Amino acid sequence: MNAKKITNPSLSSHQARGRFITLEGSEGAGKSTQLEAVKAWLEAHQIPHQITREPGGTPLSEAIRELVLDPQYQVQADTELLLMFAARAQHIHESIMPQLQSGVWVVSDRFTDSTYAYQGMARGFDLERIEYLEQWVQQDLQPDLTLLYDVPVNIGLKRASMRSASDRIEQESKAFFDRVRQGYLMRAKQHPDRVRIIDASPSVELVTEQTTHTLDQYLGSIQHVER
Ligand code: Z5A
Repeated sequence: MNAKKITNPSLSSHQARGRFITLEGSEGAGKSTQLEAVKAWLEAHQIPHQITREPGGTPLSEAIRELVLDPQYQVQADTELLLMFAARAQHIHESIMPQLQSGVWVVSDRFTDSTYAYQGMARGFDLERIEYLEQWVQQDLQPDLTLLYDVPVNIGLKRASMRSASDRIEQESKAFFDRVRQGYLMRAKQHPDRVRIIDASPSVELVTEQTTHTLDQYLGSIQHVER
């Protein structure tokens, strides 16, 4: 007898899987501030969600974060790149994938676009090596939507200077952060369907309006596809 495959449309893998949203931007762009707006939007839409960050998001990945950002260490470029992906591998397996598979939306403050911008464009790492590690660690996992907060470097650095003490990477030069910004803009050009650029220079309220508008548009687009 041929076994008939029974599919429950409300549990089809496409509908059941949560969405993966990442927030990106260079120093002082305001990602962490806008994360609150994203959280409020998800709550208003009663979407189950998990907020996380990179490097970090699991106990082991948070421990790696402490090490890699600690100004007391001289970290080789290779080591920095590998630690970012080591933290990411743990984050994906222990937290991101299980959450997405159970229908929870995952919002991460930074993900692999940061690696392309910081280790790739700013440190000058061979992008093919990053692609190789990305493929190894992530396989098919990519964000569904990336909000890229773009701000002129001078404004970002000024905002960041009004915050807590700088970590190791935050102590880099303005030229470094210029390359980070260009790296992000290059990623947006390469992935126009996924990456939405948000002008992060105006007031928090105006940036929040753009954030909410982008999320509304995204929700509209996936509801249209699922209908
Ligand atoms: N990193 C990496 O190199 N490779 C990787 O693969 C990954 C990460 C994943 C940790 O990042 C570091 O890891 C980061 C990149 C590296 N190093 N650097 N630089 P993090 O995200 O944990 O920390 P951060 O990047 O240093 O945060 P940030 O970017 O500097 O801050 P932000 O989250 O974008 O901004 P904020 O904290 O929301 O705002 C900064 C200040 O500006 C604060 O006082 C706000 O009140 C104010 N603010 C925010 N928005 C506005 C507006 N619109 N107007 C005026 N003032 C504002």
